[in-house]
Amino acid sequence: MAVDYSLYLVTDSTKPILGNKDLARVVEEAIEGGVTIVQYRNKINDTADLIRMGKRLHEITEKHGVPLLINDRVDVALAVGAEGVHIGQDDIDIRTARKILGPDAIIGVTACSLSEAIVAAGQGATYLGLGTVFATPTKADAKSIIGTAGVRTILHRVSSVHEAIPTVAIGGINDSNVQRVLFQSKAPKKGLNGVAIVSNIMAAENPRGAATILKNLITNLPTTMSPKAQQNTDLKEMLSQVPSIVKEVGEASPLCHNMTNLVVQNFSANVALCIGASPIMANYGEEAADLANLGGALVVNMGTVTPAGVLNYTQAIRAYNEIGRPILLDPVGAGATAVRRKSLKTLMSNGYFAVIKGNENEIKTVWGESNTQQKGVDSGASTSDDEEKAKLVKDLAIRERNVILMTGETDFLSDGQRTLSIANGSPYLECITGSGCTLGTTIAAFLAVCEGDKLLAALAGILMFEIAAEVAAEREDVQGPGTFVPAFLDELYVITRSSAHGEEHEWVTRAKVEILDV
Ligand code: 3NM
Repeated sequence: MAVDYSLYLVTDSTKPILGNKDLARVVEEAIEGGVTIVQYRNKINDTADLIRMGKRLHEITEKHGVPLLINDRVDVALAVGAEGVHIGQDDIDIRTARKILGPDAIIGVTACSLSEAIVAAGQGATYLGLGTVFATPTKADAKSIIGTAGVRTILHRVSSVHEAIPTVAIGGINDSNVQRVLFQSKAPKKGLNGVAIVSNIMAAENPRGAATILKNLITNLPTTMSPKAQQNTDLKEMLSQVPSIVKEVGEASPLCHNMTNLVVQNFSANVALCIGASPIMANYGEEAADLANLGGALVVNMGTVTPAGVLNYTQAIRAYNEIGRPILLDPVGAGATAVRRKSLKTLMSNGYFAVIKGNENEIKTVWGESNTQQKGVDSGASTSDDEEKAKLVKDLAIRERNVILMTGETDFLSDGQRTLSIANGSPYLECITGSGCTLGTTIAAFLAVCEGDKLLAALAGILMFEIAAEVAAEREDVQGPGTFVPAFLDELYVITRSSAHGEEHEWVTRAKVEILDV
């Protein structure tokens, strides 16, 4: 019988999680809400109690046609007549369990590393439980926190040896992150078959409701996280679409919610207005849920990060992720201090970002190079050639399943499939503050109107921004950085206005973009 692992409930009978609720009732309600498989996990009670409760649970799961597994205890599974067991690395070995339970029993095994996964699959595990994905109070002694990137690496490698073995992820998964866990952990040939959840269902006041919400989220991934439609790989065609995207930003005037640094708030708001977006500079996380519902996009810019800031960003990221609205992360100065590296980790483990943009040093820090020492928020001297940069943005985009932009004299942009170089811009952009930050604001506004193709949205935003800078820099009235800033705002505005009036799009012909073979 094919087992549906999509919403896998692991029970917990402890007071902090179950409270005063009746375990059997919680399990039944959770199944009614959409749970497809149940594991009875109880590390406290005596064998007799385990068997008694196991039998009760099995009556319920049988009634609903859902398999019941027993954590760790093969003897209890036999006594109860359960469909199988789930065993950890320190429990009974798989071969012995198989011998006792027979060929048809479901034997799930926990794996937190590639080698554990390969060994378990080789020894005949029916499915693998991969984790711990995120730190969770439910299992405070977790051996290692592997994140979605860790799950993805395991899936990728397992797919070449044991392509068909089902997998679920476990640890800290709940209704605020389940969609991106499923999305981000997917390797090219293998995705998760489901998610295993304890507290988000067991601790809920309404377990049926909690399971229903999870089930809906699992079955309806938002467009920002849906599998990519066949996307345009023809550069000419992509460039031909840029003017209409610019026009759409002006017409739709999407909300561009900036949680940005102290230095650039005013400039970012002005740039947003000049490209036709509707800026709001709102740094209070509590507001984010309301703002996320307005159909715009969020910029999280770590430029002047504080502990309160990180909490606010996290709250906002969750709100936007929950309803699938796009977020751009700008990890300003991420490699400069230990605090910033840690903040970046916190943000990355709390959310999914449609686009991550940064200079060379910042993108290397996001990738995880520990030897990058950034001086302040500037990138500093480059240590990679163009080929290495292109490869890095591509690899990072594949890892994060999003779009990565590395800015510099030449910008590198990739969604993992298409990698572009963009050589527009003006040296003046280096002489003023906030050029990178306001580029982030611009791209976010473009993401809000062009969700189907995030790379194209980013490309359109970069070109509008950098070509406006080029045109401004060539003006006779521009004598230096001081006169450049107002001229730049004006030229952004000129492009917005001319697009609205359907005028010729001569500015786009200045695009210096190449598709790279990486
Ligand atoms: N096993 P929650 S993490 C039971 O990593 C369990 O193997 C884990 O609880 C592992 O859904 C975990 O409340 C607890 O975060 C998961």
